[in-house]
Amino acid sequence: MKPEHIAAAFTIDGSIVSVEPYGMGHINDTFLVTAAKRYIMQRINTTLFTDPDALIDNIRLVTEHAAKKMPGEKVLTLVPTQKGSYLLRDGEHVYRMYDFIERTECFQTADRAHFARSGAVFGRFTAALDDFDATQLVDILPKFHDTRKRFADFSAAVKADKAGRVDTVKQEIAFVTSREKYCAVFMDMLENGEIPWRVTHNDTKLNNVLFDLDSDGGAVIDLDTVMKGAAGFDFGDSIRFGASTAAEDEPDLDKVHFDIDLFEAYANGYLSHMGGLLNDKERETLAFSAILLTYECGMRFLADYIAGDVYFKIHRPTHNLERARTQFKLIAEMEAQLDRMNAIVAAAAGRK
Ligand code: ADP
Ligand code: GN1
Ligand code: MG
Repeated sequence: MKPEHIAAAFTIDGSIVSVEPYGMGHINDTFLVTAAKRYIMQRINTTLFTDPDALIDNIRLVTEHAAKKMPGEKVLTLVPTQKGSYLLRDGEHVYRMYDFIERTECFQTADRAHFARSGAVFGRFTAALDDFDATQLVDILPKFHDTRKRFADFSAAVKADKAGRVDTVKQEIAFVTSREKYCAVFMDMLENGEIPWRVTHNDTKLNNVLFDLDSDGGAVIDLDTVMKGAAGFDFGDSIRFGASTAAEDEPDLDKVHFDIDLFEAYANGYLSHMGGLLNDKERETLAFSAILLTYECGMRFLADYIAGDVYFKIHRPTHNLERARTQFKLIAEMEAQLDRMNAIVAAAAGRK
């Protein structure tokens, strides 16, 4: 079926004027549907998300809880089909729809003020879900932020050398393998109960927040990976993407730096909501989470480059390698400033 016909199967207000590709995500195919109101329709990437029913149940549970806890704020809202389901199947394709969250803006890079706001939006979201039992959620992508598993996958990709690229990225591979000790830090703390399993978004890129034009708030979107996890997964991934002076795929590494002022801005926003909820261990390892999540993502980009670009959408042949290199540059700069980062978190948490 054509996207227009798919869209018409949902409970749309008025008749459809247009259906157009939309956004800059790496995973799903997103369409803007315009009728009397606007909607976001997405073809779910079922190669990755093999259980769309469980995926949509996770999203429904979390958005309903968040909407109840955050009355009057903008929260992602699913639109049912005319048959009352939240999924529409067309052959092997599966679609879902959301209300378009109007009067917001989405950024790929942020200044201090917007980054602080994104910290507050993610902190607020996590705080709203503090009383939600995270074990109700299906592990939709099991071990998504289990860096031990990511390292094993990375090592397997190097060993297989499917695209014959290993010889060209020896230095990058050495960067990853020399830091293997990072991999177990968070999983060990979760498994031995030092830190709690929380509801985590698991993909807290800046472009997964929509900033409200009419208030200081915003909406968290892209909830496909919402699962149980560690607070640091979300904090660290936000810093990875947003506390950089350049885009995630900037080819000129001279432009890529870790910006500790942006780190501080995010930490202040996040901890204004979460400072009183985190336990000591979560707080003490929050700054390190930025290194860990950047490391994990860098090794994923590099593994995908080595495997022949099978996971992340690419727009040029060395795209994944360029993405990996920005991550490694950021890690080196964060490692040099970890003491200051820890002091910033301690100060921000102390104010709560
Ligand atoms: P992906 O998983 O591919 O990143 P997203 O769910 O993040 O897909 O959506 C891609 C883009 O579409 C977002 O960055 C945002 O700009 C836009 N978008 C997604 N959902 C909404 C929504 N409910 N309202 C407005 N814009 C949205
Ligand atoms: C993917 O879907 P998107 O573009 O927000 C990926 C994240 C990576 C990110 C890197 C499900 O996020 O884990 O951190 O790209 N999402 C999935 O840009 O793998
Ligand atoms: Mg996204």
